[in-house]
Amino acid sequence: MFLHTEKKVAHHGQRSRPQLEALEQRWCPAVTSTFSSGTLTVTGDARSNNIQIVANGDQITVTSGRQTQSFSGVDSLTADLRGGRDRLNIDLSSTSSQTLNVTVMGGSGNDSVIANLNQLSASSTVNLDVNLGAGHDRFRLQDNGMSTDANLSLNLDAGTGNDFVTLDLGVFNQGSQASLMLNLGAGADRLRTTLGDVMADANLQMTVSGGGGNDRTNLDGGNTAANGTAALTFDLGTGRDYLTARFGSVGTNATFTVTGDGGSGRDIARINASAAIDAFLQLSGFERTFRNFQG
Ligand SMILES: [Ca+2]
Ligand SMILES: [Ca+2]
Repeated sequence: MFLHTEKKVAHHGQRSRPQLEALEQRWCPAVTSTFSSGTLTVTGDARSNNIQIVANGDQITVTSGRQTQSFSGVDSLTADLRGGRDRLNIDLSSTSSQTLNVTVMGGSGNDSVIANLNQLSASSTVNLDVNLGAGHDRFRLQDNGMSTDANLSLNLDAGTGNDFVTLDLGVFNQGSQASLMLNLGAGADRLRTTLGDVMADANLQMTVSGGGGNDRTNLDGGNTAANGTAALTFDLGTGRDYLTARFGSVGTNATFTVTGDGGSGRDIARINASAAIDAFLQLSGFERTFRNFQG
């Protein structure tokens, strides 16, 4: 069988008319959002995308340029930014979801990713898996504390490039659990971390891997209350690395450990805390250590 197609041959001398319909069909949005079985997938393109993802109640709204789309019933969110200098702002401060899995892939280019969680509600779970890819990337995570029995996990891979990571986390209330795994990768990276107090039966685990390059890490830690647990590990790798850390008090029956390894290269540690903290510190691989006694 043959399908005959009619060929339209333009007459000689006839001017072609503007093809508006054809232009509309060819236009495709830079950022696409698809939703299936609770999973919202936001995909950028090779250019620099600017994307806002904002939760409000059980709705999540994705905005990029003049495009806005809302979805409800999202329990899993993936943002694939691809190439280009992308900007992604995820605001989950007004979500009503109890469980949310978020995956971000920055791709190449100097990307900027910000996630704002406000206060994690009681017994809620937020899992963040962030891979910033190549390029000089910025990542910022902010919360105003974790309510009772809330769970937070962050698995960050900053990739190559000189990356700048900021964590600004509030109080870890009773029974809450936080697991922060930060892999800064190659490049001269900077990490600034502010942590609230760790309350009774709360469990905070933070592991920082500096990778190659001259890394600067800064930790402003709170108090670890009686029966609280905080285990902080800094493995700064090769390069001239800095660890500057301040620690609060450690309560009765608390489990508190700080392990710092400067790795190869001339590394410097600066510790600001009371004399009592020294019993909990395990530092190695630092060529110079400055000790300021506080409290
Ligand atoms: Ca992109
Ligand atoms: Ca990118």
